Amino acid sequence: MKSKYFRLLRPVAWITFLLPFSIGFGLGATSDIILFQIFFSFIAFSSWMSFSFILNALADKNVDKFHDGRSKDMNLAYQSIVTGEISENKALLLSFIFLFISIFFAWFVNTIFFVLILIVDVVGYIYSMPPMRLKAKPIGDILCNTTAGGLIFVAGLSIGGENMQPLIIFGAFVMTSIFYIPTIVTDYEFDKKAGIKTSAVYFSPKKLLWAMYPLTGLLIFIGIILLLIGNFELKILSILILIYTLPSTLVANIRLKGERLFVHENWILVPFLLLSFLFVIYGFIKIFNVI
Ligand code: GPP
Ligand code: MG
Repeated sequence: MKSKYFRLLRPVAWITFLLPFSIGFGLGATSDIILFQIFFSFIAFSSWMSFSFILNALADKNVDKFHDGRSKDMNLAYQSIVTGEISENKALLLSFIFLFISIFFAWFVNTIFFVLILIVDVVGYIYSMPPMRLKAKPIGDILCNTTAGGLIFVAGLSIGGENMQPLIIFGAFVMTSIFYIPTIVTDYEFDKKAGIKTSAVYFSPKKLLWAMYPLTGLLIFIGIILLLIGNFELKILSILILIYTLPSTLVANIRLKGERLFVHENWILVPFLLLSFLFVIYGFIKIFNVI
């Protein structure tokens, strides 16, 4: 079994936010970036994720113990607070250390990055922790994840500062909301049993998955505008995103059988990880003027 800290921090699950961050980094990169800014930004990102996931493990301990291992990065019944390997006090202390590290390192990247990390830290807190605990409120769950995914994309962009355009940022928010929907639907049975009113429980899996269509329509519209008015880089990016998002929306809707969505987590995690690597490499190519 993985170490107790690995099961507390859940780095594999960070991949869902690593992708918008890396796309932002790649798209925003310029040869003016100082390398320590990149290094510090990734420390801030990882610490934000650690902070958010520890709070989530704390707040979900009575729910996670019923998890059957399906459709997630790990069987949550083995997360370290449920198993008692890490005490709640120690977890709380760790989460505040990570909060501090995220804010500290963000300060050295740039002001926009710093403000955005502060905001996503707050979002990570109100998503899981009472009294707000927005993850258990219909729409609240989608809003938090869309905000966190969209803002971490902008934080990534801000490292180099190129392509900070409203339409691109709006597209990133729409895309995050599209890809977040299937992840709430795969949690449907587990959340319903635990009595958590997520958007999937409130609206039904079918209706929620259906909402991916108008959102994908909107993304296609944004993609076409970028294709028409954007530079070469944006044109390629819009084509890639459209090629990836449209089939994903169709597959997610087709794979719903009854109330269960048959999508293995690796269908999200593996392409997200590969794409993240590609965008980080792309960022470095731009930084070092390789082509
Ligand atoms: C886990 O949520 C997800 C996070 C803690 C990510 C942080 C969220 C932000 C909005 C910053 P979950 O409890 O819904 O999923 P799981 O059942 O996988 O723990
Ligand atoms: Mg949880």
